[in-house]
Amino acid sequence: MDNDCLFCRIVAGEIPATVVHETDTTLAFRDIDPKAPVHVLVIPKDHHPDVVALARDDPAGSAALLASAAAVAEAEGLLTDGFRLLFNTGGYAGQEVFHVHAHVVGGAPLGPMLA
Ligand code: D5M
Repeated sequence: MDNDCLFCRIVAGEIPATVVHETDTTLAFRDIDPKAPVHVLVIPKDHHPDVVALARDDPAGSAALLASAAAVAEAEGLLTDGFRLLFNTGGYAGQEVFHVHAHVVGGAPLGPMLA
């Protein structure tokens, strides 16, 4: 755990979140500033700064994160019409929280990705 990391503190229960899914290694909770009717963040409980570090350092954790994202999408009813799964990575992408998180976004037409 990184005591300076917001999402590590959510995992530790020090900061509240609306949790929608949890496994031994992952946690999913609603984004505090949703950009669509469904906007859930899925994170590994262990701290990795971004998806590149996660993929490099913990392949099993990467697979677990994708499985949890898929489970969230199904539970939120997103499989019929589709959804967006994205990892902002680094400054140019606007990553604000440097604990890897998958955004699961859907529930309405989202338009072109870069609009
Ligand atoms: O996205 C970081 C995301 O994290 C952004 O969509 C807001 C969200 N956020 C920030 N603080 C919280 C808390 N406390 N609960 C839930 N969601 C939160 P990024 O990809 O880094 O730009």
